[in-house]
Amino acid sequence: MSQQLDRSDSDREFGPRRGLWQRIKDVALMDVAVLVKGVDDAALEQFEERLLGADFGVSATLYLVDELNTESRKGKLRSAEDFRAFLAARVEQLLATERDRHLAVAASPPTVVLLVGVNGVGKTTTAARLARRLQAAGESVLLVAADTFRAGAIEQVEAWGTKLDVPVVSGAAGGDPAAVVFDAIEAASSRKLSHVIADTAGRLHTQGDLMAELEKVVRVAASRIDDAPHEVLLCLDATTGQNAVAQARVFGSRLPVTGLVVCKLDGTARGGVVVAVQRDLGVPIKFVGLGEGPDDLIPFDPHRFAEGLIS
Ligand SMILES: Nc1nc2c(ncn2[C@@H]2O[C@H](COP(=O)(O)OP(=O)(O)O)[C@@H](O)[C@H]2O)c(=O)[nH]1
Ligand SMILES: [Mg+2]
Repeated sequence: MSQQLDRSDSDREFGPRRGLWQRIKDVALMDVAVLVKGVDDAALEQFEERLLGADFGVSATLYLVDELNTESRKGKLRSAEDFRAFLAARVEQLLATERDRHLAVAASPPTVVLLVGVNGVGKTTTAARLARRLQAAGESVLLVAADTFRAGAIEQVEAWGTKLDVPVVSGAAGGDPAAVVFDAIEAASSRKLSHVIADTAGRLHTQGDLMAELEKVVRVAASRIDDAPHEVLLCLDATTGQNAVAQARVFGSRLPVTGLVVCKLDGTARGGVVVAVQRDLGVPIKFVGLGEGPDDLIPFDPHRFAEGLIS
């Protein structure tokens, strides 16, 4: 299944669409004449500033600056080509993970996937786009409108269901989202569907009571199927930069987050946030959003991402 999906995605480019990687490209286009002479403090500082400006975050930036210093002292960076190859390799290495980037599959169906995150990051759109991907791969999907909090959220999921021809389970506005998810798992089990994709209400990571509500959704799913939810996907908005890292920390401390979805990468020239957030949370990026359309969610490929920096 995933191979089939990956093949259809191979035409999608990470960059340079609408200036996608401009800030990172600034990093890759540094004045290498300075570097090859032997890196001096000014060059290291410039490299550091550009990495921070592209949202790589402090930790990854310090690592890359240190590596640049070491490699250059060893005389390994003799040309612009050397420098770009160094950068791509190190960025790919920063994104390496032991964990599987594919969507988890339940030992016995249905596979239960929860989308969580703050308001407006792209949860509902991602739920719909995941449903579409799975459907295209021959899976049978049930969408769940478990955002009972925001006016219009249920209708938004139902509209996607109609558009994609995917069944939707929704609760009453203001109802308990855990009950809606429980009912959806029941329905999917009895209808022998393969996937339950649940959209949840956006919440600020500072809203403790709403975080507790999500913890309950997780507990209730586990009470119905031992290893559910099989995925808790945290959606982040790439345009919010280091704020996304802060959100990831709090959600990660309250919920068993299994994967990250970084949406709106098409809307920022500072894609380094992808590196910052995965490094900080230690949870793999599974998908990235590159537009608002139903097909604009693609599996994250670190190699293509790193190559996109220097192409
Ligand atoms: N450009 C762009 N827009 C996106 C992407 N993902 C979501 N959006 C838009 O962001 C807005 C909020 O998305 P929504 O799914 O409703 O966010 P939610 O509040 O987290 O459920 C909508 O206008 C989406 O079309 C993306 O990858 N790129
Ligand atoms: Mg929503």
